[in-house]
Amino acid sequence: MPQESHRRLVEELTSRGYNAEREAVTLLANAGEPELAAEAAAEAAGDAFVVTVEHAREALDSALLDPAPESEATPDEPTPPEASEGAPDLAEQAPTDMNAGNDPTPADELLTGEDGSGDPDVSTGAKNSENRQTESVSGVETEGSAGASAGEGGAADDGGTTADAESQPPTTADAIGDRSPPAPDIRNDVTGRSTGTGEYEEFVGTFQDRYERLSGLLRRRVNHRPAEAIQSMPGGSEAEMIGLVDDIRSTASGHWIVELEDTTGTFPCLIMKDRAFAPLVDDLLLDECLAVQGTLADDGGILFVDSLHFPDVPRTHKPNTADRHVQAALISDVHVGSQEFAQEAWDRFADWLHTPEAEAVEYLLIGGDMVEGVGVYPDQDEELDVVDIYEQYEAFSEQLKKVPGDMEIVMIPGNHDAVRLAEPQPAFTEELRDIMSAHDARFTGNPSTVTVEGVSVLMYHGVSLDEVIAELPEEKASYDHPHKAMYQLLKKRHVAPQYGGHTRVAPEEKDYLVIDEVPDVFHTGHVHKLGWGKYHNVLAVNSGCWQEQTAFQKSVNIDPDYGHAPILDLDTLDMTVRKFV
Ligand code: D5M
Ligand code: FE
Ligand code: ZN
Repeated sequence: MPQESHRRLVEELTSRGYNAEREAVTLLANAGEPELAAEAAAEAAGDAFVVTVEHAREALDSALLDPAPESEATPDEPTPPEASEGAPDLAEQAPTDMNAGNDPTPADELLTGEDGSGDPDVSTGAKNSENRQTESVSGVETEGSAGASAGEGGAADDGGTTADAESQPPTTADAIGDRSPPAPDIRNDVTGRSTGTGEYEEFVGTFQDRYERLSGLLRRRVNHRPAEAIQSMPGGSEAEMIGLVDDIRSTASGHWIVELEDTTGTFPCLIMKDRAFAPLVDDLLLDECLAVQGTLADDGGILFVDSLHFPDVPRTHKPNTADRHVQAALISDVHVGSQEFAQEAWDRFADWLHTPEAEAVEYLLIGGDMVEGVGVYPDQDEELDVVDIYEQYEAFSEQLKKVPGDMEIVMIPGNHDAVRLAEPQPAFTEELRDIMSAHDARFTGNPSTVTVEGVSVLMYHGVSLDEVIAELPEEKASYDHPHKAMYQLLKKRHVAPQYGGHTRVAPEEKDYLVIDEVPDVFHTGHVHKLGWGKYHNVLAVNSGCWQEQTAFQKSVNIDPDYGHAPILDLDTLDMTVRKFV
């Protein structure tokens, strides 16, 4: 079977330490015995890490190989993908943008997709046929249960039509591809620019920068006065202020006092419990930036709030799209080195990337936690498969080699990786990069803005999501709907607003955690749950993991979504989730 020959060939190459361009695999897989083909290719490739098409041709010309007989099924031939071993048989597609334009739906209702996770038996999703250009439908597809569930305001499931299981397989021309993606552009990367020495006083600078930049986003909406000026205004005056939330407390009668701080001082703001916006107090996190408008009390000592504003993403945000059909796989939390690393699912994913169906997948963005790490959590060592951190990266590198060599890979670190834990985290050190050098991957800090084919992707590992989920009401943020927690970060225009909690923050002159530019896509991981949806036209994707349930997760009832790969169409920003379990 063609896919089988592909898979075996990749295995043979990997075991010899080689990665290969997709077209090279196709050529070699057609050349007969995988072991011989790999041997010949290895000989041709020599010291190179990646077997190129030229190497493959050279190998084909060598005495070791006979060309494949004409009659043999090859991956170039139209073969129904469901017949192929190792190929995923399920695919889900997110309902796509239901809220384009200036939809007045409240922010938190702008849910466009649920993951459909937690039930691997269910489903496969729907294809949005009108948006997909080079569709090579795999497997059996049914209307997804993954769609926005009923009752999730305004988010009608227009996820598209049910794809026909008998759809046309790819043509020969489609089957051979040569990925040559342009290099991504990377911004807001702390790597090599860290100014902090860890002194507490340095946080003053970080918070000043946060205030400057976030208040800049709010200044157009309010005519604010410094706290110091408001303190000396006469009672009854109208006043507007922008500040970071310093304290939130309730009064004896159930109203709220939100203390705001700017560079000149603090001022208490009263939010009456019967105001329409009072429920927003539940969404507030300490240290986030807000603007308020209101009237000073008669004695001038407190501001009665009439309106509250978040820096937020403008509803008019028009995301950029690629001008050709090209896709990116968004994954995270591989956790190699853990006994629970989902090896089989990973192998199926890597194999699939070599198939014609994955031809357009030119980018692989990995959102942190490449390895399980050592000593990250108590008792973690009992579940380690590889106990040495460097060996874990070597093992990860072996997994990465299975990914086509002509894909562009970008990686940020996570809390399990061997870089400083405090955010912003710099990219992997030279030593670790060397270990992972088989693929010419790009390494950048956590967070970073990575622009691929014109589409900006804010990559952030996601440690603050735990906090957002813990602090906010269930309907605003939960492990089952991690993308909703991401919406909150977009609204606050900061990836980790709350200082002093679970998320460690490093003092830097610049607050790298501010979301300065509105991204087109926001990609996180960490919570090991799959979820995606659009918030003011920004696609938020939390990408699940490649680690099965750990003992800790079992003890707290976390059911991870492992072995799924969200595949993003960069030309339409539609998503398809492929399952490899
Ligand atoms: O964490 C994956 C998810 O599980 C994330 O939501 C934190 C949570 N987690 C996992 N292990 C622990 C322990 N031991 N204590 C507290 N929270 C935990 P990740 O760090 O990506 O593995
Ligand atoms: Fe993780
Ligand atoms: Zn993590």
